[in-house]
Amino acid sequence: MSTLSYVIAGSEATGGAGLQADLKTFEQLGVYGVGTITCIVSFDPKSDWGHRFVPIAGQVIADQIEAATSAHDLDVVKIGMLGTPETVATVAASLRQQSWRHVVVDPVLICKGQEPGAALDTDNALRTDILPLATVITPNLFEARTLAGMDSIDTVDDLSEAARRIADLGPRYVVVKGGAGLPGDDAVDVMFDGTEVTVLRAPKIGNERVSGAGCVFAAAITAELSKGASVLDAVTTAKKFAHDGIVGRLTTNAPFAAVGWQA
Ligand code: PXL
Repeated sequence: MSTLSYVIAGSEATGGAGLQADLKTFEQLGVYGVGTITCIVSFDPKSDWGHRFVPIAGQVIADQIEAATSAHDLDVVKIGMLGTPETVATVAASLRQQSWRHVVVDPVLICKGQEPGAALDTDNALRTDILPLATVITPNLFEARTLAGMDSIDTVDDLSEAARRIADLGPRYVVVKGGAGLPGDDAVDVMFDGTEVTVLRAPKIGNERVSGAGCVFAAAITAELSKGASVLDAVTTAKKFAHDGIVGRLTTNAPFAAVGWQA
């Protein structure tokens, strides 16, 4: 058990997703947050809020991880956006320097506005270097289709099949998020623990996707695991926390709302 949570992720300059959302989540769930930046995403308001993406040099990432893990006894870490195969390799090598009670991986392949083609290299690298280290992984529909090699995921049975296939790649627990994209009235997630599938449901809050919701969900799992919760309890709390963040979302001048906890 710990009152510290660690995140290795990208900075998202509008404050709605990435490391900024992760650290806000840690704070709200009562753990001290420590963060390492892997890349900087600055949407471009002059060009349809498209993606401007700058990776951080590998040595600088390794230095940050060395500083964080030397200053603190960290045993639960969330991995967010890594962005390039080089960054994946750097982070995997640093993670292997110590043992972890939990490694929570949000397998961010691309974020809103990025080219789908950019996902392929990162997918291959995550699959070989990061997934074997993961204890919990939280793919969305696109990431689950890519990692599981499925053409479509349209039903709860498909979610379960994707979770089983992804578990074969290494992660002990797989949580596939149906989100707004899975047909039906509920936002459905399935959790596969290697033996059983548990289905979690909450009513959908509209069909609009909210930036940062996935980051917050994985960060909340991380915070709860740090405090000693079981994986199922952590996922259940995180689903409620992300749901509240979607309800309380912040309207922005960008074409997407940001997860938030507005009164
Ligand atoms: O929401 C996925 C995400 C994660 N991390 C960073 C991002 C985004 C999406 O914009 O920019 C850094």
